[in-house]
Amino acid sequence: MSDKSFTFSHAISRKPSRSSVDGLRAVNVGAPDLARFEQHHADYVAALRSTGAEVTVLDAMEEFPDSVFVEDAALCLQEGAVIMRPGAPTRLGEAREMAPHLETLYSEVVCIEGPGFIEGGDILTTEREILIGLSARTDKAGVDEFIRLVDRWRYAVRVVDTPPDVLHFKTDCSLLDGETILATKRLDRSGCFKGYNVIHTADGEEACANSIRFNNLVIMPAGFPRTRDQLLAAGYEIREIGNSEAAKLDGGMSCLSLRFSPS
Ligand code: CIR
Repeated sequence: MSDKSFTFSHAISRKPSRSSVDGLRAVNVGAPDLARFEQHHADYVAALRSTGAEVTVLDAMEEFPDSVFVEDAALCLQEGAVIMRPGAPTRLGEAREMAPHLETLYSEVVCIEGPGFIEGGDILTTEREILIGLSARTDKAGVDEFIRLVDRWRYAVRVVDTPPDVLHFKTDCSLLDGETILATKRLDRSGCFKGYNVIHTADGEEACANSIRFNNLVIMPAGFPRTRDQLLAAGYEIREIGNSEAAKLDGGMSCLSLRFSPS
């Protein structure tokens, strides 16, 4: 098994803004506390850097309350980057802001022009394919344009459904290694991971399905001990990061960075 699906030389993240108190959320459980959010973010960046990757931390963008969730703005592949077209109107402008940063690292950066929508949180790249979940933020027109754009790099793309009431496809899953996926039972039940090894989040711990494999580490939100212990028993090296403030805005570990190794 090669390890190209989880070996990364670079990551980009963006500091949380004061305006994050106005970020989108499905259920209002209170505004994030900025100081705590900044501390969690710094811990997250430190975890990425501890693996030897070069991590760029962009300044906060007050005009976009959800801009800390950089994953939704782009998809970074080995050959090039695709600038997304977020389905949330308040997030549309974030994607174009990401382009210049990626252009310094990639020779090819292409953009979804619309009219469709697609957000990075709905895309899971594995060793064998790019899996895209249709969701409230990602529609068929957005996916079709994405498929046309990445055709030049010869990726297999498979389109699946995101369960109702789940924000993004990756809210409910993460890649743990070339052939293993951490997923909620509700998502796995759809059959979309046939042919992969699947580790289920423990009952009641679905919110930790949005973790990331980043080089030697599985970085997961703190507070999910049964799933953590399962992953430790399976041999993964775990780093737990506080996520209470991002979680108030429906964010998790994958949303907070773009991870890539440009060729
Ligand atoms: C949003 O609703 O767009 C943000 N509050 C949360 C985005 C989380 N991103 C992700 O799951 N990739």
